[in-house]
Amino acid sequence: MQLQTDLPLVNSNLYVALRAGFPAAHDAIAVETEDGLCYSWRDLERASAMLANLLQALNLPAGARIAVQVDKSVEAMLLYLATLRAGFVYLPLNVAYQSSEIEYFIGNAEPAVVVCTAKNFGWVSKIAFRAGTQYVFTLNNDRTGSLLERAVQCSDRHRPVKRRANDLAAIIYTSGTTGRSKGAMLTHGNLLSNAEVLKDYWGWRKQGEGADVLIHALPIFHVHGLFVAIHGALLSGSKMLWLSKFDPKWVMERLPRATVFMGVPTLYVRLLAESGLNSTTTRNMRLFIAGSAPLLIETFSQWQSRTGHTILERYGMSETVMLTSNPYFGDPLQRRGGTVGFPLPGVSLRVRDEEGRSLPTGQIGGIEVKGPNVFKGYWRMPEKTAEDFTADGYFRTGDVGKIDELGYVNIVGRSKDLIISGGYNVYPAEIEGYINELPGVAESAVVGVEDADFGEVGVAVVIAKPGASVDPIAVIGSLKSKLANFKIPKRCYVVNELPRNAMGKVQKNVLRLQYSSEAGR
Ligand code: MLC
Ligand code: AMP
Repeated sequence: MQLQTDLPLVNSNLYVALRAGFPAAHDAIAVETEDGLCYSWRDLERASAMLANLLQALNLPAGARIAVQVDKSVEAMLLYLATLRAGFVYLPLNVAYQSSEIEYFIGNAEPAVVVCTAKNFGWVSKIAFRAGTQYVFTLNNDRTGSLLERAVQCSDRHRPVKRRANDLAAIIYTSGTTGRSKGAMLTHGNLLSNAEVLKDYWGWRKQGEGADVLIHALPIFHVHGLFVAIHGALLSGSKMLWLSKFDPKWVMERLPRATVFMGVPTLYVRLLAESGLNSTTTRNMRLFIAGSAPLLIETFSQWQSRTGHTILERYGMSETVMLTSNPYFGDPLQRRGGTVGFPLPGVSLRVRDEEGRSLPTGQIGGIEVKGPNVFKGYWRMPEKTAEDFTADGYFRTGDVGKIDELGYVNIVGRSKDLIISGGYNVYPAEIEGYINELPGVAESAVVGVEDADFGEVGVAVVIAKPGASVDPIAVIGSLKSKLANFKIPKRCYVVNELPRNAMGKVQKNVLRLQYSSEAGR
């Protein structure tokens, strides 16, 4: 008899593995919110079962995308878990996105289901139904909305749908350097392999071993808050102190009861401004993790002297989840500021020059990676996917760096024209496209300049058409209705000409230097 090879023999559904990490004491608290609401492990299992049953009852096609643009809430996390359980593809969208951005994502991903807040239902549902979406539900951050109203009518028992490791679990949109955003397709296997590696590498403590308590303060529509933080806590059965948004005061209040914190550098900068931050308030903490953007050495050192803790910096991407990390075990001084540590177990990382030659230790070049965590490709962009992988299967990250003599990876820049502001990516080409369409604008250049709070912020430099006059305040104002707020340049200058090289290309490095110093004036 022939074996049916198209059926998975074991269930590689990520939820099955996460669920196996839940502690035996199902009544123990799994999540506690800032307003004192507590969810037990049993609650997580049952509520995600109800939501999964609802999704399954909709008779969606295989591989259906569930696009979600809602404020952070525990129920939003449950919807993510339910999507995994039901075998569909989760597509989280930043709440800051405006209608033209949402129109693109929905048009490109063609989700079968869209979940949005009740306040956005009018415009989001219009876009979704026009694009062929079958169902639009609402979910608010006060546990109301049509999604939960429907889910409470469903059974709280659900068996996770069988999925292969190579099946899609999520699509994370990440902006493109030239055109529009690209959807990075991540599989159940990508996400689980990474979560398992991090569980060991960062020494997550299971219940019964002096269990970890994570302060979850990051948004859950990007890999840092959604995958790295949530998978880490669930897989190790660790409680989460859940914050609907980052507020340094809320974090300070919770530090004495917590053991793990994850943040983008801006979160650390803002916490350092809290006078109560010291070795006493952080005495029970075992690990502070930073990533998503470069952590300044000043922040790293100030944290050490104020708290006695050495921040562990790691490096990752939407396309790969986590790639490298400073070591957790051993002497904390082996966590070296200004570096992102070593390739994680299973990750191959190399540095190559533009001709594709591998570079020796200490030489700077493009960072390329391979491993079970590396994504399947860009959604419906086979050419772009092929372009970004080498012939021998390495993914070109677009980050520029070196491996030092001790094996630590150092990121020194990016070959992609990208601004990382407070941990969010902003692609100048996208902003310039919008500015160039404004009346009276001939050309524009958006560059990232240093910022004490966000690390980097965007500045727009604009040239007016001959005879036209352009008001910089109006430029910023008109972008606000079109783009997510974190993408709006913090300043705009109207100038007569842009610096160019011999080929006529705008010299963004020159602009960056010029406008960094403008900021200081
Ligand atoms: C908010 N604003 C920003 C901004 N966040 N401006 C630039 N960059 C940002 N990141 C602006 C808003 O537009 C608004 O301006 C004003 O700041 C206040 O808005 P807010 O919403 O109240 O801001 P706040 O709550 O203070 O948010 C700041 C923040 C947030 C740092 C807490 O940006 C954040 O949570 N960042 C984390 C991003 C993240 O998780 N990245 C991980 C990506 S995954 P105005 O003018 O409208 O008032 C990844 C891979 C990896 O990169 O390796 O992890
Ligand atoms: P995203 O596309 O939002 O996933 O952002 C991924 C990018 O963030 C990477 O390609 C890096 O450029 C950057 N990044 C992530 N972590 C770090 C870090 N620790 N240091 C410097 N850059 C980082």
